Amino acid sequence: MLLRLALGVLPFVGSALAQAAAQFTDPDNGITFWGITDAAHQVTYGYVFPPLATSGAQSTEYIGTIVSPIDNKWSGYALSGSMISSLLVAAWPNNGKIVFTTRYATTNVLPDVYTGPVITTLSTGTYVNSTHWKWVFRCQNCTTWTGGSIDVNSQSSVPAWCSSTIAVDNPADPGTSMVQHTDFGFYFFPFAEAHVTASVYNNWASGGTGGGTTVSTTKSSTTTSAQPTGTATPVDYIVVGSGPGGIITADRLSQAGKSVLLLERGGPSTAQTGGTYQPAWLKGTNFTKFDVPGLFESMFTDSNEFWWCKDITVFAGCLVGGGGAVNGALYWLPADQDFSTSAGWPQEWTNHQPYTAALKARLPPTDAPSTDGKRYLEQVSDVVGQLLNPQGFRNVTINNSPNDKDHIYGYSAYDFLKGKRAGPVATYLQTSLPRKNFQLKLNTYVWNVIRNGSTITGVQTNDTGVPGGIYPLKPGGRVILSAGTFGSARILFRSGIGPTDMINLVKGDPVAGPLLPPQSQWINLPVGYNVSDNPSINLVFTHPSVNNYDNWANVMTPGPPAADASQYIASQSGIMAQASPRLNFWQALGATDGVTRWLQGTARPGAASWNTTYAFNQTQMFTITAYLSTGIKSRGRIGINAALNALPLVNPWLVDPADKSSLVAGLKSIVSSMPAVPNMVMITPDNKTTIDAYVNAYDPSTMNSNHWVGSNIIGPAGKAVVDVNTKVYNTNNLFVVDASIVPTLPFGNPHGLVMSVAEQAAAKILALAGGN
Ligand code: 6FA
Repeated sequence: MLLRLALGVLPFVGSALAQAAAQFTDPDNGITFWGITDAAHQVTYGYVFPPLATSGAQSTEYIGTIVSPIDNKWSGYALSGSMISSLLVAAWPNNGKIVFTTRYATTNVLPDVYTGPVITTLSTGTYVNSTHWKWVFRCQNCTTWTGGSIDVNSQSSVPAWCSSTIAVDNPADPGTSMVQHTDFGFYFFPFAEAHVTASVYNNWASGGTGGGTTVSTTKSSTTTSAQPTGTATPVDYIVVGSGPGGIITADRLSQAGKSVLLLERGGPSTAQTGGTYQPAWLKGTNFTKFDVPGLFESMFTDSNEFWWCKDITVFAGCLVGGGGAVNGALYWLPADQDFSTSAGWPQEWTNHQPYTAALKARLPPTDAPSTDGKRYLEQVSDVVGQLLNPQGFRNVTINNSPNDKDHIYGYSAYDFLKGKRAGPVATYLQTSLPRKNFQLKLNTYVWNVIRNGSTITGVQTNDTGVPGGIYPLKPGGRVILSAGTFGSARILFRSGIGPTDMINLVKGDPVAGPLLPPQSQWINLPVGYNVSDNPSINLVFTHPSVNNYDNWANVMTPGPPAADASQYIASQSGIMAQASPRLNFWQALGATDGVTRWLQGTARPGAASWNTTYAFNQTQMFTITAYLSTGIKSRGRIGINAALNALPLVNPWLVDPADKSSLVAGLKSIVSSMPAVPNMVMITPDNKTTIDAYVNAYDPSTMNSNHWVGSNIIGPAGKAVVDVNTKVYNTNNLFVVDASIVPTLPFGNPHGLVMSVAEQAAAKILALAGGN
């Protein structure tokens, strides 16, 4: 929602994120590790942890193993999944012994030797022979390091492995220089599952052998473990992805009596879903980071960012609730224009009102989320109101009249309930879970659908607990992809559906390629084209009345001011009961091509970045983010790379010249009445930079609003990916219901519209003949 820097390509970008850790037993010592054997080099990486503890001598250790063919000159890993600011461990054989090293890098250069970890090689299983070497070791003080750590209670971590065919310079020296790895990759690892009891762990750590049973630290009854369960029962509907689109669709289908399996690649988020991740100031409470609205800004600054999808290069939430678990939760009921034929919707979709009304009934918006009904930190609303009044803006309750979007402003509205993040997770999902015909499985990554020509028979997943990782459909069953604009597109590519250049990338992948249907069954559709995202630009100001709330920098650590923290814990009221936005406004803009564009403004205390020649008072800073929305013509393309990471291929921002001139006109209009607001100063752009120069110099990659839509656009055959019933063209029983089918951005932040889409899609799918 707010303007943020893109994640960029992650520091390790290599092989496909296709493997998932499974349990295996080392025959030489009986240790039950969790890990993988990487498909390319046949190197095994495994780890097992002591019982979960937050303090004490064993809270930061584990037993690890690397088993490598001798041709491999060295192998290593980063449990955090990142090369930068992480503990890196590497090892190689030398004269019949294993030499190991711990390293740390702050940039992509040869990592320095890092002291702190205490590594003891265990003789039980460690060897070097003519074909292989194996290292078994105890690693103490190894789960935290300077500026970072791993969450050993995580269900969805993504460690990295790396290896090299080039030997280190001096194999006898642990501090030797070495050339960068020649290959690397990632895999899913449920750290929470890989713990054993204290007696078993201590036996192994002190060189003992013998079997042990893994104890899961999982608290949620809805989470899945990788223990084999035998069979996967066929269902009427498999819904892939528990974002706003997937949860609502799955709830309506299960309400209608269909058997529904909702598969989510990530783990828990809010406390209600079994989530436990929280800052120290919330210890002892039942509130996680994902529950507390005021922690929204910390999603972008927390070093433990397990909630982002690590294989998508822009921000996307990979946990229960999807983007809805991590977003700013600005919530706008859609306008009629948002579902109009001029916005690209089929005529059959224009009557959205009953579905939007159903959404509103289940999930009412609020612009006063604090439980005491009071508004906090509202100085920004007052100042921006003063700025907009002289321009003829009216002050309204925005969701009371969704069609009214010209020259209006009002308090920011959210889908928070009872002072906590709510959305579909706290509403629709809660009615689904008790149903016997509904099942939610977490940490289950869907790779592709299984096709017999145009008929889908099930989905292929990373779940080692069911035969072949396959979840089957009943005859007449249907699969619904709700994995988001990037996630659903990637599943289609991996299922042989989409442009040939994308499917060929899948074909080249050693794991995904063999799972593709034969080329004669590939379905050529414009998956990935037609995407849009609001181009957005920040203006930064100061005003003496504004409190920037320390730029939200302290809300996780050390925590908000003590009075705000205790008020929230006691009654879910106060500043922490709201995300950072305080005021929103809309304005219609004429354009050089005669097509009206709309501009949305979001104002909040604080600023993520500023660039100014002024001396200014940081404590008074606030930001207006200006987004161009309805009417924009620019489109881009998303897809995958050879590593099967999903990413923008052609950026969608300000491609169209009239989009750019409209946004510039809108920015000028916003600041035109600044003289009417005493002591208001614009610091970015500063007094030496014009708006035109500012926009011209704006880094396009920072225009991302995280509002991606359109990669599986709805519309007519030949031009679109899904038909009027959201069914993928040329398939019998594959559907997409998420942001990716939306043809045009709505007036405001999109997840309200996406939820109305899901209400309507579920009704259309249920009414469609030919299914269960
Ligand atoms: N929209 C708003 O309306 N208001 C906001 O304030 C707002 N802010 C943000 C924001 O601050 C950020 C950082 C982001 C990333 C988005 C924001 N948005 C906002 C946009 C809004 O969240 C999205 O439009 C909305 O979440 C889209 O809903 P969808 O249902 O289309 O898709 P999601 O990405 O939310 O969910 C997909 C789910 O599928 C995830 O849970 C993911 O883990 C899962 N998944 C993906 N691939 C999978 C696979 N292969 N197998 C199983 N599960 C998979």
